[in-house]
Amino acid sequence: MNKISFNCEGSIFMASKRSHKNCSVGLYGVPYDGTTSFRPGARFGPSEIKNVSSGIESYCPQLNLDLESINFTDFGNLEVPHGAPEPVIEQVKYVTEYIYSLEAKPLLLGGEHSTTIGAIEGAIKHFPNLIILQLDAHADLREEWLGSKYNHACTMRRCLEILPSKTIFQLGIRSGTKEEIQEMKNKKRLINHIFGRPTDELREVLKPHIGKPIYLTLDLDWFDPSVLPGTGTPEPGGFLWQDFSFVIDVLKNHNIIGADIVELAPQLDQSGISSILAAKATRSMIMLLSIS
Ligand SMILES: [Mn+2]
Repeated sequence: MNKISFNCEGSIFMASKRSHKNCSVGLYGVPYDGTTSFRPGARFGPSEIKNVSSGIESYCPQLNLDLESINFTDFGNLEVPHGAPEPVIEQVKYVTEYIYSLEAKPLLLGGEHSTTIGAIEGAIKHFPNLIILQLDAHADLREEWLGSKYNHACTMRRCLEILPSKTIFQLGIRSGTKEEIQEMKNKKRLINHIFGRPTDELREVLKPHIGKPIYLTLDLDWFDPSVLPGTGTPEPGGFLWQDFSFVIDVLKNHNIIGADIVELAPQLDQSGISSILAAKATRSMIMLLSIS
């Protein structure tokens, strides 16, 4: 633990504790956006999700759960250097291992998507047969981008390299190079959606993996820019909250062992609704992690 430290100033996520005694879920922010290629600001995401969390109910009608009855910890925001991504990814890996050592499940609030690489590195030590479900607008399968192999546009390529199972499912991808899209289809990683809505294909594709450890990564640009404009690389043709509820409904029967919510850039949305949606998604994720 000597390589990491948390900043606990500012808001704490609604109904969470700072103490990690007997916690089932460990939440932490990673305020890093050093490789952003278009619109910066994801470093402000974690704090804003916590700021607005008090504005939503602690009770979730869909899952019939209340945050007040879940013992989960908000560790604060990781102190990260605002330079190259590699040291940040390394720190995320340590935090992930630390949270598993407490017998809790990690939930990372980004920050940009490259931070997920560290979370996967940490998770596969505990769950070598891990599979990943990626909700994202972009394939993120570039070999390198803007001079870095750890750019946010390379996240899934790096994850694939380190993942022993080589099993990643990608839902909502509607942007990428011809090669990226072709690869996802050839490898049967891309889960189809029809007219912008996820379908039962998600349920069917995941059915053989019931009980296996699944890591869920949610890049918030998966949502449509009309409901979540506050993100660095918005992509039209995305999803609504109802679609996310559908995904949660499928995943509640699975073994979700870790998750992240990344790429909220709150200052790009003057209305603030992006942050509220992100906070509500965080509530769902905490609950999902606590029951699986
Ligand atoms: Mn992404």
